Amino acid sequence: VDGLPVYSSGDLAKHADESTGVWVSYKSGVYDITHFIKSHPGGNKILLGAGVSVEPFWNLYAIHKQPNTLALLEEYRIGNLTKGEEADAMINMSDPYANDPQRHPVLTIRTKKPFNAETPTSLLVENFITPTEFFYVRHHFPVPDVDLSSGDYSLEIISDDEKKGLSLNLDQLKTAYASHSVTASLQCSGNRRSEMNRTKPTKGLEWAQGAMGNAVWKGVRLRDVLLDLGIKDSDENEHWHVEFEGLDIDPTSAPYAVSIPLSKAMDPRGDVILAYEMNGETLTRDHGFPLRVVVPGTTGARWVKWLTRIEVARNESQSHWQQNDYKSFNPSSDWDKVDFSTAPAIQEMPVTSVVCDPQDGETVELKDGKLKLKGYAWSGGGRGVVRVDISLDSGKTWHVAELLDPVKLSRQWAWTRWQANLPVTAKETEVWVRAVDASYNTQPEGMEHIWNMRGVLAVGYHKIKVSLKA
Ligand code: MTE
Ligand code: MO
Repeated sequence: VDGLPVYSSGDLAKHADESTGVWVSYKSGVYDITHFIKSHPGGNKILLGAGVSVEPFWNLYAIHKQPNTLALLEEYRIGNLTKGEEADAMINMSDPYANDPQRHPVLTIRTKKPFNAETPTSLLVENFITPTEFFYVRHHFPVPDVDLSSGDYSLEIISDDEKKGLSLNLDQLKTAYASHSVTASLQCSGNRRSEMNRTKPTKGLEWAQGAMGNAVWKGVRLRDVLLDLGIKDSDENEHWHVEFEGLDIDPTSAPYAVSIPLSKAMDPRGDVILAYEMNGETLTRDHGFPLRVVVPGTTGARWVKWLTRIEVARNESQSHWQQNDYKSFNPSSDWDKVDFSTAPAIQEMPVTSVVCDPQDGETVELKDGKLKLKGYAWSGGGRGVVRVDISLDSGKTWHVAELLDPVKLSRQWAWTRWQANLPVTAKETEVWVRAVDASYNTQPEGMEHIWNMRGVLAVGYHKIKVSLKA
């Protein structure tokens, strides 16, 4: 045993599924149990311990603590755990996050429990469609684990006016309605909050510019489902709402819930779908398996994951997330005197743009005397980005960037990436970027003018500093 290789708990964590091999630890031993999984008497429950210590599970399932179980495990030993890490590798069985999925290590983690992580922008700008494993993740609670084969999952759809309801499992939903795909960008209301925090601290996750991504979503149109429920295209219900409820619950057992205007849901050109696929594959748990709402042009908070209930109602959702979060205020407001009921919930998002490459503070090499810049731009409400402007002299003169992805003026849900090659000579340059959308809306120059204590809608010019390599 002493001559075997030494592994860290980090090495262990990298072997948590069958594609990488499944490793576990027990006391100071590291074991590769990939080939044992099939013969485990407790079935695939053994995977709960994948990449971590099995000790807490063995404490729970005392049957394991027998000499022959230990002897069996020793047959799979491949090494020893780094001294002192035995405790680290332990996970607490009472930890509600213990069953969260594995994530790609390239994500920049903002909080672990709940898991919140963003895509490094240098990677984000590489693809028009953000690969699912690099897509930012924003959770408020542990990730629900839906087992479709158990038959427990269903979607309830009700209208408090029609006194009528539908209940569908995923197969029924897929067969009852035609499928529809949309390419749409998803952005958190708090994207770029860290830039706003430079003015004055706000309350929220310290997002840089990667709480945004672009994906192809496939599902059924919410409009079709609501028509089936008896909801009509009419002026009468024009200002009604559709509430969505997820399977994730807060400590008081209230589910994550929010609403959108019924007019958006019923708009045949609104492209609101109940999605079961992302980028051509079944939704992952982190992104809402088995079903999530996709509300193109609208802030991420409304794209409810692990969707289990839809209600059409005269009033907005009364949830915390609809009423007391995801709103913006006058820059002089503060937590002591703010009245959340005075501001509407954020729905469509304003125009924004970001320099992804180079990064703020980077030292760069010029190509033929030119600075190469790349980034993304997007606007909410289906308004396409019509222009991206760059200034290298604090707004005295402006250059027009080249748009890399096709843009329509309306019903444009996806971002466009842009690039520019600009001559520079100064050793230190501040780069400013701003976008203009199809309504000729543009961004405010300074974050200080749109500062709000929640740190949402941080859409000021993106300003970065770069130095030239000597
Ligand atoms: N849906 C549920 N059920 N629970 C949540 O915590 N977070 C919302 C939204 N939908 C959330 C949710 C927020 S604030 C955002 S920004 C997006 O999901 C993030 O989606 P993603 O994790 O797929 O990127
Ligand atoms: Mo969000």
